[in-house]
Amino acid sequence: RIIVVATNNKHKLKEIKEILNDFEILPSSAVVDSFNPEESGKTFCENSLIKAKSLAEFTDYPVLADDSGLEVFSLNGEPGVYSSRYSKTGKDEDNLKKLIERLKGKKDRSARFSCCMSLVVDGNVIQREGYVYGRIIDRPIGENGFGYDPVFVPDGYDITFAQMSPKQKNAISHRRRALAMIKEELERIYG
Ligand code: ITT
Repeated sequence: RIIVVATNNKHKLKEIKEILNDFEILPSSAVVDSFNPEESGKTFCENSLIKAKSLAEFTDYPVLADDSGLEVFSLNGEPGVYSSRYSKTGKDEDNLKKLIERLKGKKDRSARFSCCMSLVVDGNVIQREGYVYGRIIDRPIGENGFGYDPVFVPDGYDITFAQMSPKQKNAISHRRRALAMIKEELERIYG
């Protein structure tokens, strides 16, 4: 039950390992030296498929790719597929700054995290999407997680993803919701 994950993001890899804990998860470096396909898609599913297919060229193991991001409703879905490259530097800290700036004075601060997982197995493609809804606060709080976690408060909670333990975040995240459905398919394939 080996799966290769097509990501360069170590935080994603850690969460995927925690969620798919009864599979053996390998990083892309297990099958290829460097891996950096151009994410030219307009949707999370297009981009995760680009990543999964391009790594699948180097291995016969099943390949899983995650494309994800934050969509803020009053900003017409920004940063969306540009979440990791929202600011000029693309650093988490600068991305957060830009988002907080863009939301200044906006009443509607509702948002969602989206994740599209693409799984390539024996040339077949399986895609599943997961979402978690919440709101964006006006300053970062919390040390855990990555990316926009310090400003995202999921519905039904009064703490950010970055204030949650990995276990708490992984129980309700967009990534978890997409992976729960991928897991069903994997169980069906592998038994
Ligand atoms: P790979 O393409 O190598 O997988 P990446 O970080 O470039 O890594 P994406 O293009 O999918 O991945 O961008 C995802 C960005 O969305 C990520 O860098 C964060 O800024 C944000 N994001 C996604 N999931 C998140 C989460 O669980 N918590 C906080 N931010 C998240």
